[in-house]
Amino acid sequence: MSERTFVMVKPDGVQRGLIGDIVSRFEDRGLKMVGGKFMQISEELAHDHYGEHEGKPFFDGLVDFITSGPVFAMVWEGQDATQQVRRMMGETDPAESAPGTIRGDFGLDLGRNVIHGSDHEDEGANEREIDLFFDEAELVDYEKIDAEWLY
Ligand code: RTP
Ligand code: MG
Repeated sequence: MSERTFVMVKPDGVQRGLIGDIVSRFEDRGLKMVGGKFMQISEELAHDHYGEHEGKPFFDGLVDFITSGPVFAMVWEGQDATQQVRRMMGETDPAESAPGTIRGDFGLDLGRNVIHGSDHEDEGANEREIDLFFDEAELVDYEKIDAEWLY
């Protein structure tokens, strides 16, 4: 089923100049970008976004990190986009992520794992996160051209 999912290059990925590499991977995979913005996450937005982790020992560090510098927030659309993106990301801990995945290739440690993607096992997380980060008017509906030379 075609769907949209929320993806974000975290502050470490931005600082290391990985936005282009990460965008390329999703383009290569055939997903369609329907929204993207370079932004600074506020303390309030960080709490809303990572609300499921409130009270856990790593929560304060996670909020500090995600608000420490700009991020590149995106919405990608495609067949089972949420799960596809998560598979391309690898595991939460880069050390456990297979080479070829984004975290397996670029991640440094559990706290600096370069990318966020909506959890496909958390029903509706993709829509909730898209709503949290994007206004409807910031998302663009368009068809990819279906030409013989595009494969
Ligand atoms: P994310 O939400 O950032 O895409 O990461 P995820 O789904 O793979 O992992 P999640 O369980 O949602 O955790 C969110 C972020 O919190 C940090 N974390 N630290 N110290 C720890 O045990 C621990 N566990 C998680 C990670 O940076 C993770 O990306
Ligand atoms: Mg998560």
